[in-house]
Amino acid sequence: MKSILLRNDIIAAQATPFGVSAIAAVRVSGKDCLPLALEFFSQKTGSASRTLEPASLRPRRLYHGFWKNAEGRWVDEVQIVFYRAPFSFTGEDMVEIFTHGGFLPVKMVLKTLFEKGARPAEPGEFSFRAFVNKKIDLIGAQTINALIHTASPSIEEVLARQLYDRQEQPIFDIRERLLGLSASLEVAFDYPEDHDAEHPDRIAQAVAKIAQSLEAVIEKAEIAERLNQGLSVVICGRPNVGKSTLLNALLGEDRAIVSEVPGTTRDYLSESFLFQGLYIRLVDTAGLRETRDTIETLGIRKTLELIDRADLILYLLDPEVDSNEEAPGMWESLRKKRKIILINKRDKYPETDELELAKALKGKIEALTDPNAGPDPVFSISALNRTGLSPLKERMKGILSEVSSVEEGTMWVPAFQIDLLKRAHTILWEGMERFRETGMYETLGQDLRETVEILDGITGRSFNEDILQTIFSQFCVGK
Ligand SMILES: Nc1nc2c(ncn2[C@@H]2O[C@H](COP(=O)(O)OP(=O)(O)OP(=O)(O)O)[C@@H](O)[C@H]2O)c(=O)[nH]1
Ligand SMILES: [Mg+2]
Repeated sequence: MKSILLRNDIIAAQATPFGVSAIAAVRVSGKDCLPLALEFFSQKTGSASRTLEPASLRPRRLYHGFWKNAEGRWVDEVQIVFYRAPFSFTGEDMVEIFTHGGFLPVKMVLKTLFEKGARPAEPGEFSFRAFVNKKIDLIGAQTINALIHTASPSIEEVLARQLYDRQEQPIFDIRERLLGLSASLEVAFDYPEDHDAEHPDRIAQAVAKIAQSLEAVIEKAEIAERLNQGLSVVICGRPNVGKSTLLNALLGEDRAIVSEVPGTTRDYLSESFLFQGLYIRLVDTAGLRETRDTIETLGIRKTLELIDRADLILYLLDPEVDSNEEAPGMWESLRKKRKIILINKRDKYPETDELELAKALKGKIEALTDPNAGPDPVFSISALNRTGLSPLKERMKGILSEVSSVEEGTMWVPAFQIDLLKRAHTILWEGMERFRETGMYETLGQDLRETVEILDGITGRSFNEDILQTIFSQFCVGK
């Protein structure tokens, strides 16, 4: 099979979603896509219409007319635009056809194109060609894809900025600094007597500084990816305290099964949605308790993992059941987490005041509190009657907004590339330490080169065809 890097046949796909809409767009790309499209297009001129010669069409200009299929039947009233290579998204000749939305007009237009030699584009193939033709780098392509998919307003801004000033990204700067340092290492290696110029200490310090910059990039990228996936808010507590009821109350719909039987929720359940302007993933978990039931144990193990990764914990207490022990091994992880403690089933104690309720649960609340940090906020609510939720929501919003503040210079990359950045950081840091011990310029030089290679893999300056295919195949068709 021909390498996908060398394919330049004509591809076509719908670029807008399927379904009823005012307008739909079809993208066609590849050499000779213009003559192909013009076989079916007639320009409307007053009351008449006429076919166009490819040479007579001006690029980037909208032409209004009609589309006919191969049998000469009218399909739709359309507008077309031609982009001449290399001034198009893919860098190839491209035609965009705007039909009416809905199911049939687009389908018929595509059908005529496919019958006459175009082939359906694979997912991400337009972006892939843009990448191969150097119209866009790998970060740019992935940024566009993330922008299409994200539901998080805070990350949308980061992505839009990243598209605008891609080359300003810190990763490019770090690469330059690594190359500069490699060059001075070579000088030091070739002229060892000239130690003044590049003293080993200075070199080690320079490497450490670059490693620190990389670390800052990683930290910010991790926050960005967390925002992109949705901040994780995990509801946990003992069985039957009302976790699933609270999930339903916060969602405003009956999503989770609620019952009076402890241990109802065994696997976790999550919903992503916009909560007070922030994109969150709200997770309902299996109740925490000691159990011999295998499935429940697995559920609890998952809960512990979710707690570890959570941005915020909503820890539910029920004054009636909260004297017992939770599942082993959870206190440590719970104490360290950012959390709000909720005393649920407030409606059952209309006569008892807040302070007394909290006092009754004092031991438990203290056990949940990190002695080195301030006390966690405590609210009493009735998840069932949905009372007391407004102050809770306000507090949640406050905490989550703090977590989601995006710093200047944040770069978003997908999770697997964050892992690559971490690997690069380790190589750099360990290389620096080894150099301090051994003073071997050559080995350090290799470490720097390896780091640069990893960064180049991320920006797409160097690439592996299989990895590229994996990345682009996750894009949507028509992108
Ligand atoms: N009176 C009162 N009952 C509640 C409240 N919240 C939940 N319940 C009841 O408590 C019982 C357990 O509720 P769930 O939401 O299933 O509890 P859970 O924590 O998800 O339980 P597991 O999934 O078994 O861990 C149900 O009978 C609910 O109706 C509340 O605010 N007030
Ligand atoms: Mg439940």
